[in-house]
Amino acid sequence: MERRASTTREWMNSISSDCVKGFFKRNLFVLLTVAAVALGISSLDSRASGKMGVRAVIYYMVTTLIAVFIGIVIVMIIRPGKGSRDSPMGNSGNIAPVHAADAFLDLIRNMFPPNLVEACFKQYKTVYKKIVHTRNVTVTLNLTDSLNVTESNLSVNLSRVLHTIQERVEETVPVSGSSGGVNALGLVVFSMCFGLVIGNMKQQGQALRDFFDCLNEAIMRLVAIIIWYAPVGILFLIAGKIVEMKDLAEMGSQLGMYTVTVIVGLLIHGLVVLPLLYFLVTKRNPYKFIGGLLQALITALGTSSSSATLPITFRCLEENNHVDKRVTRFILPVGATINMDGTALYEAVAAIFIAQVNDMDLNFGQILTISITATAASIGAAGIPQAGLVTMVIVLTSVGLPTEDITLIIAVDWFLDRLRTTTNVLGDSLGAGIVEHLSHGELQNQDAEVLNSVMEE
Ligand code: DAS
Repeated sequence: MERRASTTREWMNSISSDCVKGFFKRNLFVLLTVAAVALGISSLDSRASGKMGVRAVIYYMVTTLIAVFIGIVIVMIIRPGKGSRDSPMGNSGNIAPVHAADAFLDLIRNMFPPNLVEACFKQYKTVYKKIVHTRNVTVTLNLTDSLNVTESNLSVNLSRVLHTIQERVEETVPVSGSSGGVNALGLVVFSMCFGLVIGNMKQQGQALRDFFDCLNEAIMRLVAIIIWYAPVGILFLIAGKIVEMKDLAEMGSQLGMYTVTVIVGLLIHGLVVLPLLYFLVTKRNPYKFIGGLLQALITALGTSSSSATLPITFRCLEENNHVDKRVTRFILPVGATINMDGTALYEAVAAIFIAQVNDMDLNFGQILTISITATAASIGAAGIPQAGLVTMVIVLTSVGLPTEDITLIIAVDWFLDRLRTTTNVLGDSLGAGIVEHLSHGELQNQDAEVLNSVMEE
């Protein structure tokens, strides 16, 4: 029975991941990003797009730092990692930690790769390959030694953790998670430059604007078709994971408390702070706005990928919440790439949790370092499954925590990733609503200019 169940689970996961994540992410994300951003930027005058960009970046920075602050306060209050482990993992064995500088340099090294389109489709091996494969025996021995011998009160089933790690390293996720995000960032920046050039070509650029308008429309119609079968894929994705939920119950109390800590933080940020910010700026009902996003939020929950959800986020904002297309086309692809409140909160909580498990008291400077690196790591994380788990290397090494301790939380990451991805998509969408409200004047002027030019013709 067990064997048949796992075969069914694999079958369900393969259907859902191919037809939902694979199709959306690999096929639509690049096309949609170039078409939407180039069209969005070219349909605004550079002054308007500049102001909109500044408002968006300020919103992203403010909400991400608030998310990190919430995460730190919650994990310091609940203290899920308390109850020490005998020998901190990081001090045993001859494992050299992945240095923060290396991880940051990886972020820069992968910035704007020579071939953007290839980079966005190319699959890299995960950074776990480096940690696990080059030190596979050591890590295994180390994990066996430190977890089996000391039987940490996480009481995590070691074989499953190692099996999960093994599964994870087989999955293709860009190196340290950042290069995927950075490739997408490179694509967005390229598309913005392209859009500015077309915008400044005035009449000459009309043919290209029409082309991108048509491409964008075609993609959105394709999305409308895909949306019909997406629930099937998402149902299988979540069903395939729910079968594993029983494992969660076996997790130690510490891991359970850690999971609760992250969930509490994400709920406060996603259902209180962000809606309050939206209400304060727009004076509109935020929960009505969130109601229009339901399809996108469910897709984010099912796919655990902001990029894969992007086409549906566009559709929900434009058709249900009537956000101006010139705003969504510019803001959403940028937000899906660099604005990840849920990820930033998660990485801050995870780092402090790992410090608590290692009985390491963090001083103010270290907590400030965690805040900054968690924000930077969330900007560099790709909008793909579990990218936040991988960019966490930067945060852990910045305060000298053992990167191998990521394995302590990997068993629940598949579940928490869905929740933080949903928070990321929510933050991007409310951001588009706020930027549209603040840019109302520029958009109206733009409309008046277009009307005047039509009247003159
Ligand atoms: N899954 C990522 C996303 O798509 C978030 C993360 O891994 O933290 O937003």
